[in-house]
Amino acid sequence: MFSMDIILIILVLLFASPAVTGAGIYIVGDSAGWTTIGNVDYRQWAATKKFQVGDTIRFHYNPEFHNVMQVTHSHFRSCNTSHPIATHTSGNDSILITSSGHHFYLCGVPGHCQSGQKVDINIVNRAPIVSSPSNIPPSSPAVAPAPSGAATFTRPVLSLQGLLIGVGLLMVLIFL
Ligand SMILES: [Cu+2]
Repeated sequence: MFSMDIILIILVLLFASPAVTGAGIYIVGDSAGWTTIGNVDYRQWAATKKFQVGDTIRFHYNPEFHNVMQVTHSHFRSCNTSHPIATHTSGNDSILITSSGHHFYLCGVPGHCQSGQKVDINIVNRAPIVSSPSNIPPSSPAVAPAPSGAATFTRPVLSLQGLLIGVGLLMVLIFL
């Protein structure tokens, strides 16, 4: 049987984990949110961030007036909303970034993308990702140059989280 102490320890470990990993949460447009009001410069907003795999991108907006579509690069450039990769409509959409590279988002409401409601989230690959078939040649240059200094930014490593969870699981095994 579980003792109450062990359960508490496990709970603490699980809840402490996100803080340990240092994964970031980014609200697109910050306090302005995802909107056509005020001519928010989403390119400038994204340029000041250093997105990484494991980060969460959040879109805040009124779902009566906007939505979020992930699209290809060419559809991003032409504001083509006919074949979105994914569509989000809740008004409070959290998107966990699980792969590096450019992630293109726009609002699918007619005219909004054309008026600037589009954002290119460029995720810099840092930790070695589980190997995927190389459909992207590693030598191909990024479409947009990364802001200087982006490559030198470091964060606490995920292994500490793994260690904590491992210890927690070990304790369960020992005390059961
Ligand atoms: Cu919109």
